[in-house]
Amino acid sequence: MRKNILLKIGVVALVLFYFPVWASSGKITGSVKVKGLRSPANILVYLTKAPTVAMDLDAASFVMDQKNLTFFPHVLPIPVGATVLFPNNDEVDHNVFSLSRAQKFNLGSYSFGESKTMRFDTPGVVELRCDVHAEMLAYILVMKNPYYTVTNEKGGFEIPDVKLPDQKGIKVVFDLPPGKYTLKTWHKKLKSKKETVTVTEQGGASIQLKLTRGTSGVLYKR
Ligand SMILES: [Cu+2]
Repeated sequence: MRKNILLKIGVVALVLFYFPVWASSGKITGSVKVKGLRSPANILVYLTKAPTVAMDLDAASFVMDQKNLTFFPHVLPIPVGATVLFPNNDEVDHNVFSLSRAQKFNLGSYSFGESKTMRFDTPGVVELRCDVHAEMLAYILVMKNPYYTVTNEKGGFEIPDVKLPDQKGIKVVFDLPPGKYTLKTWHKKLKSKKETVTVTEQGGASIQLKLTRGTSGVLYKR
């Protein structure tokens, strides 16, 4: 009997010992409502300042696909210093370029099955266009820290985002330490919003945002 209780205590202690990170993990979850826009998806939500995290950017793969005469995804946030692959999966030529201040470039014209790469070293908004198809438009958002995400179809989001390049399996480094953070949004057609979020010792924080149409600001003040 006594042995049994000791065993139980042992198991409980073991569980507590092995999962201390889960208990204190800091996540910011929330949802965004929009006025004057069909969908609350594809809105960037990010922390302006956050702890730096060592990431294996070489192991990470960021892809801006070109298929059915559109870029996919429409909004692609990446950590600064990351390289993006631009495959052409259409049977017509595409010519990706950008005139944005954060990164001006022109990949030239290339055909089906071919791919080009580009490294992004300056934080900010990079608007992508195609010289052949005027309707093609997408955004690469070059971020200073890995605490960013993009809203889903319902406007929901979670920071840190598990889809981030932490494929080495060390997810704990992404959890937010307790503290006050400035959370911001960015979408080309919506007024950017800024909110202070407090992550407590007990864990995460939750936030609801309402966005209206307007001109977006810059990602970071210079
Ligand atoms: Cu094109």
